Amino acid sequence: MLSHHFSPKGLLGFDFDTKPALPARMPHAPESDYMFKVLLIGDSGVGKSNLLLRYADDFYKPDFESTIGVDFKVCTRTIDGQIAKMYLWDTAGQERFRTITNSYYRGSHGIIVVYDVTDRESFSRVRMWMQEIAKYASPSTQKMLVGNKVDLVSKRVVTTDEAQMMAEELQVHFVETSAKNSHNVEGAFEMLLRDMVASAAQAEPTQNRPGLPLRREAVSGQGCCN
Ligand SMILES: Nc1nc2c(ncn2[C@@H]2O[C@H](COP(=O)(O)OP(=O)(O)O)[C@@H](O)[C@H]2O)c(=O)[nH]1
Ligand SMILES: [Mg+2]
Repeated sequence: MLSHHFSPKGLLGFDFDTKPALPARMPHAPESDYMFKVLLIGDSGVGKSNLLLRYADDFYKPDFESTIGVDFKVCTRTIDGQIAKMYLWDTAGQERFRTITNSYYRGSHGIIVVYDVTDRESFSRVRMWMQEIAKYASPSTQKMLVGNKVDLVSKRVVTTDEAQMMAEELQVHFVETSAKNSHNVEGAFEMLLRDMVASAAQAEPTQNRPGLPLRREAVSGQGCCN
């Protein structure tokens, strides 16, 4: 089984286990303007691995084997002319036993908390996950709420309105997705990416960054993940 305590330092030349989380702008990585560590968090079975698979590889796997989760996938997108490289970390089933550790959260720039719109318990536990994030992640970490499996229309039990209300209360962006039919998956990650870029720009106000502050334009660069 792969371990999340593995640090990509050496392999990628960037140690995510070191603080601080920001700045994400990488002076020694000419091929990208930003490097972000992004986590997918939430109850087991809500579709985290499939959301990652859909976003990174445009692929869906009906019976995703939770114990064979990837450590992370690398995705690059161009946003307002700036290249952002994202290291998207998936859990390998630790969430089932609530054994996600401090080190997993450390150095993250963005966290997507996922629940399943057909599973009220997974929605109820969003607050618990947000508390864990508040405890372990940096206050500057950008968070967002994602309600997945909206393709299961007749099985839905969590309404859009109540989730929107919770998101407003938690002061995070919210979108509903389907990893199965791709609905809003690109849009969800784009929203988080924009928040991370804006946060990184705010953290370095003296630097000259062409294209920033952000304009609400489309993010391009699909299909460049590995
Ligand atoms: N109908 C539907 N099923 C999904 C969706 N996303 C994931 N699933 C299914 O839900 C189960 C758990 O998905 P998985 O990605 O392993 O969840 P994880 O434990 O959060 O990583 C699998 O059987 C998936 O095929 C979705 O958007 N729609
Ligand atoms: Mg999984």
